[in-house]
Amino acid sequence: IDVENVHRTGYHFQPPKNWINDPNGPMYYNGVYHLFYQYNPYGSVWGNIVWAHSVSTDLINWITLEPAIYPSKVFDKYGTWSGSATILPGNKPIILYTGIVDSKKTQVQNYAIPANLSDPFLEKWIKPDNNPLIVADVTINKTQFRDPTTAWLGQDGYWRISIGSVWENKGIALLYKSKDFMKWTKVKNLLHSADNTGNWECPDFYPVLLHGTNGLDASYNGKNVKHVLKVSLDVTRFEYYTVGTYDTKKDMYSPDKTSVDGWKGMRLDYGNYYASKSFYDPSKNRRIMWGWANESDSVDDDVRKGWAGIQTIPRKLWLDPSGKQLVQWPVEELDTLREQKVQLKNHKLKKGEKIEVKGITPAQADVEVTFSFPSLDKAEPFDPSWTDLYAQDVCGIKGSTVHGGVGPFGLLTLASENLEEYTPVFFRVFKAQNKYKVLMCSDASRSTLENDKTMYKPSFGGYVDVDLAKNKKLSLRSLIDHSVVESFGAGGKTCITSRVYPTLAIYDNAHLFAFNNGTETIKIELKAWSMSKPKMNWSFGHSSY
Ligand code: DQQ
Repeated sequence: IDVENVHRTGYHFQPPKNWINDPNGPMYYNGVYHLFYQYNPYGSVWGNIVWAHSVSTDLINWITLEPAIYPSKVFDKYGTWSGSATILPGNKPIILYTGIVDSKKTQVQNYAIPANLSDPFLEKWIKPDNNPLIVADVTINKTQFRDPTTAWLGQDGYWRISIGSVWENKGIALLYKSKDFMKWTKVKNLLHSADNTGNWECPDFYPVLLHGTNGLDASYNGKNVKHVLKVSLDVTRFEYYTVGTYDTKKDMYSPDKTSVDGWKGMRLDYGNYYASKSFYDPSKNRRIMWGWANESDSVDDDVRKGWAGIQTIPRKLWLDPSGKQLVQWPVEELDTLREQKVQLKNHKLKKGEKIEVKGITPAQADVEVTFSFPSLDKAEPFDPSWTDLYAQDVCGIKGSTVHGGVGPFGLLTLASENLEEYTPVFFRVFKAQNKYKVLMCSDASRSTLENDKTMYKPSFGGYVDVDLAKNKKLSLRSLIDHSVVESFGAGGKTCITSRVYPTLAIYDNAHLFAFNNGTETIKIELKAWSMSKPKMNWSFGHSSY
């Protein structure tokens, strides 16, 4: 096998080589989308972090520019870590990022501005000498003080930002305010905090409309909105969010009763997804979120491959009509990559049956499928100890081959012809007291024959909050791309991203099946497309770094 390229993605964002992590400062400015991201110019493991910079007019095809921000001054000599962009009045972008100032990893918050606002790509950025803007005071752990959010403007004319931190294992979102964006003061109270959640990385804080799918600028507030606070917990390596209220008088956020803080709470993605960041796109009135999917292979493999990390497909996100959770969906621009299409209509699958989806390129595909079933009577009993926190364990025990009642049914992605390798994405319906519990799994445990003990092959899982009594259907969309399977259950209510490394199910030898291993017969409606390769890493007047 061509180790360097076999698992490279076709339509997910990746630079030509080296390590990448967090998406940084995404923004839309004068018709151009900017994506910055944490990047090691010198290798495929984490280190030497700069802000790499790519631009696009459609979020799918990308032009590579020179790194926008890199260590060079006393206030960022040891690293230029994550941060966010804000568009100031007068249409002036500004970036806030975390600078590392010494070998002890002391963190400060800096700003950078475009050197030339009339450059359509904003290629060069300046870090003025009045940096750093914010240093930790004595009450703050200065080595856990990072990742400033996009700023929002209060009615009082003060800008606010939040910064992630920790105090005695209490995760905290610090709040700072400023009239002029240069002089920042710490607000006495915290925007929010939660005991026993460890350090909060990459906070993201924004309003969402109660109704509809449109997005809002970070500064918007009113009766028709709720707020969302997302944090990345470095203890569990998942991203958690709550839906709640931002009280502008107290300058505090509080989650609704239906939202739980910390690692017991809702996740943006129940798989390999971290350090996400969202931004408001005024051109299409939507909020878009980027997230990083790390490798699940070993560091040695990453060195051999010469690259590590991808950005997931940008997702539009909005509040579910229930008001309790977010819904996420790949940006509509992705559909422009859809090529050859196949369709299955009204296809029945009895217990133990599967059908191959032929006529597309299964290693680089987009699949949308709906499973329907006449009755829920055969649903297996739900064990009340299987709380939200243990969904992944249940997926581990009740795998795709373990027969059930209603389900398991789903897709076998990146499958080899004789199923030596496959990554199933599937549902299973349980009957709990007075309600049905739907489990969604994306299981990497059989994804590869490679016998490497350090490879991470989790049976990721999450519950899907749908009312099946009303509608006996479940939908699934999976974006399959060589070493990533990004799945959206029930229209984007539950999302799971897996990274997998097949050895047989590669290129034209990859297969795609729909299957049913439940006693209840199911009906499937399926559409699948081969996905073409976008223009990625076109460089603009430079040799690509
Ligand atoms: N990655 C950055 C930090 C952030 C972490 C460093 C999250 O700023 O907290 O590369 O993945």
